[in-house]
Amino acid sequence: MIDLRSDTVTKPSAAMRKAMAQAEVGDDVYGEDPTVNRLQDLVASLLGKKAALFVPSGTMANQLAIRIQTQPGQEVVAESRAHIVRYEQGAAGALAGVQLHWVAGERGIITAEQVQQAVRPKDPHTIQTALICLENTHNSGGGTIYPLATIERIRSVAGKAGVPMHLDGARLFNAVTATTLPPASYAQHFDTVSVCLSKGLGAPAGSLLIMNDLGLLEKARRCRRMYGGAMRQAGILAAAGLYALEHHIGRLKEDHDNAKRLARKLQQLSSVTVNPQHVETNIVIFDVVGHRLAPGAIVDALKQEGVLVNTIGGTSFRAVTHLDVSTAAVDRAYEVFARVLG
Ligand code: TLP
Repeated sequence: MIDLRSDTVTKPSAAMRKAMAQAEVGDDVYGEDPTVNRLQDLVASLLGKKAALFVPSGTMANQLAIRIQTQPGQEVVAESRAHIVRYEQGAAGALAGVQLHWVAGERGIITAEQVQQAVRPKDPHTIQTALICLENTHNSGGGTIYPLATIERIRSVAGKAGVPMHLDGARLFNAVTATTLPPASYAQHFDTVSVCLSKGLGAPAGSLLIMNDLGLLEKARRCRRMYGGAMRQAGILAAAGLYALEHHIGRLKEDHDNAKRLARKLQQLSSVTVNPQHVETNIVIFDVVGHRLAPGAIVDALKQEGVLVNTIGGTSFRAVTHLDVSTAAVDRAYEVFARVLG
């Protein structure tokens, strides 16, 4: 099976499992897991910030960021197809009591002018804007990279309005690989940043919430406990994360090249609409129009032939490359696409 549904489907390699088995551990609720502490310190320093908190998932990292920087009844600005809008089960409303203010971006990217318009005036009738969230790379936008200049302009708008910013950086290392910019050049513009170890980096679980403000860290630690995310001998997972950071960042370019290769091939099929120039990292979003099969039936037919992809609404599909998909597998997957869709 060639599994292109997500970069979350990777399985830990033998070397990663060995690192996990050998991890030195302790009770992380007491702050005594040396491997978790090492991971937190490493990721904080990679992003040029003071502190990081290890959490089970990207969803929890985002939701802690929202919870600790807002009050119930306030509003959070986010792109209309952001992960926190689309895929986190309404947690911002359910757990933090905030309302999301959607702004529709161009392939997930919103502008400073849009943010300026979305930030509420400080009058006594109007709901107050508590936080601005951006996503880099933008998943539903097709793995799009936020231009640094756009982030800088949004930061300037946010700064003037006194509103903090959170970055959903589940795939920040994909953006960093594609642009060769240091992670801190993005992180410096945000009060909190989440990164995931379980996407392109190939760890089985784990994300971090990174920040400068130690008061926020303390709040995040308490809310992590409240949300059920305080783990004990979590060093076993942190060891996988350390292994991934050491060995898997350098190979992300292969995933980007493979995604571009797949898009270029898919473009040859008349029923497929895809723009390879829009494939900036490891996500390929394509449309199948005018085919005799409905999207769900296309997924089933591809599966029959050994290729897994996801539908993401309407006529759109998503294929994601990752460390368990070689270039040869991409070529084999294309042959299946050609047979089913051609
Ligand atoms: N994304 C998953 C699904 O939930 C859609 C995927 O397969 O891409 N932020 C972004 C930008 C994400 O893409 C994801 C996961 C998360 C946060 C949440 O991470 P987890 O799954 O660890 O909670």
